[in-house]
Amino acid sequence: MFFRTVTLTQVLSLLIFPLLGQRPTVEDFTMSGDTYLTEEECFRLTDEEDYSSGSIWYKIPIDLTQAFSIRLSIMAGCQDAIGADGMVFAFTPKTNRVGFRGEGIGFSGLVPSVGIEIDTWLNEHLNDPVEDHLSIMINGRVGHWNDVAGPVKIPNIEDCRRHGFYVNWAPSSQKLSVEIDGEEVIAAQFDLVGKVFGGNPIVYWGMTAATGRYNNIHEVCFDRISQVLPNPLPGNLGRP
Ligand SMILES: [Ca+2]
Ligand SMILES: [Ca+2]
Repeated sequence: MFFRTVTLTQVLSLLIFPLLGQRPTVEDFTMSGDTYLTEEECFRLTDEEDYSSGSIWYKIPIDLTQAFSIRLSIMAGCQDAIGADGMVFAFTPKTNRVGFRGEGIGFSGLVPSVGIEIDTWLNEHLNDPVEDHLSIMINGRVGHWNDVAGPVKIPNIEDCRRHGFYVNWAPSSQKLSVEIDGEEVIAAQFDLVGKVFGGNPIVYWGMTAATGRYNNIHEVCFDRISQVLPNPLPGNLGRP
């Protein structure tokens, strides 16, 4: 009976695993700036240091004509009142490029791009809400005048804890949605490929973070990614 149970579990895992996608390894990412790998195999993008910035980029581009879900967890620091500046999940066709740090969160000036901003510092001249907030923005414009969606105010996220952060893309409805801890917080329906990337559906994705006159720890860990890889794959991407 035990043997049969184990066998069934193994069979089910083989069936289910491809549907859930795979867990990336640290070698799948390029690190830049102040980023380093922690003992728990998470990426520390910034420490509690002023004027720091870091980013990671997944080496394999994704194809926006296909649906995907990227599941990661983020830690946006342990300082609420004096913590800054935040993190941005970004798509861009350019490899290993980042924008300006500080209030730009490594996203400002990155063109073309789509960014999901997790902003923890009030910059009045950028029209930031007082509260921590999420926005979907394009082409590195971090002021809240041209957001595709948001800003959506969220409860304090600089609570020294990891939060589930899922990015979902459904090309059939052109819906980009973001979940935090299992709840959809922000979504936008727009022609991401046509309006932002000039018809090119192959883009890289990554995460940037930055500090300025104030700081925080910013960290990201990966759960899994489900996607259909572009074909043909560039480079040595045959690793299962
Ligand atoms: Ca800000
Ligand atoms: Ca906060």
